[in-house]
Order: sequence, then C-alpha cells, then structure tokens
Amino acid sequence: MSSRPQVEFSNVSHAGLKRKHNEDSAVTDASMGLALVADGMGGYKSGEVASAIAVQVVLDGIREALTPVHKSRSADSDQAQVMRDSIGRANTRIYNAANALPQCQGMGTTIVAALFTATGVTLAHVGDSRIYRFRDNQLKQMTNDHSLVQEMIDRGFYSAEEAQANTPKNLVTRALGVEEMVLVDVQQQPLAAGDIFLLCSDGLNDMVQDEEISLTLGKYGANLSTAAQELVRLANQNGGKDNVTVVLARATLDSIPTGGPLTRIKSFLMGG
Ligand SMILES: [Mn+2]
Repeated sequence: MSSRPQVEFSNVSHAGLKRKHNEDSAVTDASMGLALVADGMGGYKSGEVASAIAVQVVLDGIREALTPVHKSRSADSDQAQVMRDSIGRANTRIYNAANALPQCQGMGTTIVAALFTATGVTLAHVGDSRIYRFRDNQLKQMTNDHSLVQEMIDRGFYSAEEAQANTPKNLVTRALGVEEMVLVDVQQQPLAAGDIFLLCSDGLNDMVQDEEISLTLGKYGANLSTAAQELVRLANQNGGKDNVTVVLARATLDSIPTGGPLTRIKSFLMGG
C-alpha cells in the first residue's frame, strides 16, 4: 500500500433505550487509517457474536495485507480487493459458526468499512449500515442500503415516502453470515481537505434525520468526539429504539507525503 495518511477518529456506541444488549461492534485503527462498524442480528446474544467476528476478521485481514511483507499488494488499486477478500473471509467465518453452533443459528451482521490511503478512501458495505460524507457543509449518503425498503424504491415500486410507510423496516437483503458467498459493494473516493466520514448503524439514521445529522456535524465537527457523542445523544433523545453506533473520521491531508510527480499522477488516475 502507499503511505498511510493521518486519520483522526471518534467512536461512540450505545445500546439505546429499548434494547438490553448492544449487538453493534465498531473498531478504528489510526495506524492503518481503518474504521469498521457492524450491526449484528440473531437470537439471544448471537448478533453480538456475528458483529464481533466481522470486525475482528476484517481488521486482521486488512492488517495482514498492509504488512510490508506482502509487497505484491502494494498498489492503491489493490485496496478494493483487500477489502473484498477480508469481508468475504468474515462472511465465511460467521456462516460456518452459524451452522456449527445451535445457539448461533441464523445470526448475521451488516458491515461498513472505510480504509484511507494517502489521497483517497476505499469504502465498502454489506447491509443497511451507512457511510456518509460531510463536505462543504453538505451531507451525502455514500452507500445504498441493501434493504427491502431501498429495493422497492430502486425498482420503482414506491417513492421513498411510500416505501417507508409500506415496507417492513430493517429487513436487510444482504448480510454477512447468511449465505455461503456474499457480494460486497466497494468504491474508491478521492479526499478533499476537511472531509468528515460518518459510519453508522441504522440506530442513528432511523432516529435522526439526515438534515439533523448535517446540522450537528456543521456545529460540532471541529471536535469529532463531541460531534459523535451529540449524534448518539440525539438518537436516544428521539426514542433510542435500537443500538446506535457512530464513527467519525477525518484525514489530515497536509500531513500526507505527496511523493514524486509520477506517484501523484498515478494515484490521481487510480482515483485512490
Ligand atoms: Mn440496528
């Protein structure tokens, strides 16, 4: 991989006001520039197991790929493949555990991941957890939910409002651990100075409107820790019906070594 950027993270998770357990898992690793959020589902406590496996296996997979020993995988463009491989491995681990252990039967989890490079960020997701980008005071949803609601909208059956009213909420159409293979959506995005990336479980966006998220990031974004705590507080203030996890990330662009002109042109062309 190319040199790692300096990334500042904030990570806040809360069980919410209605659930006994927190089945979300999240991890940030500043040395790798990596953030992960997973929202587990399943019977008694098994959602917790699924999301914990997901986060650990993806973290390990990416750490291994970023280790200098693996020089063959040093290009930015390989980052998408590393992401797919690691998430695929997590899928297999959860799937096998779900089938081997009766108490884990039917467990699964969403995942969202952001891996920062010197000039960009690789985003990946499965399920209905989300990644947003906050740039120039504008909030943009970067991921498309793998949910029944979203499919109804995409296929033109319903408008967004109709779908919300007529489709069971939180029915995911893709998750880790449910089938032997999983399709992972991966995208590479260039970074601009000041960008804030938000990774969250649906406990945030079901409780807090995008507009309110945007206003909160505008008001508190200078301090990521305050902003993350404020978003979780709002989710609970608005009902706290689900576990809520908020991870905020900001890459410091001027700390990034730019390399020679060829490196810069190459990373520009790769979009990474
Ligand atoms: Mn949830």
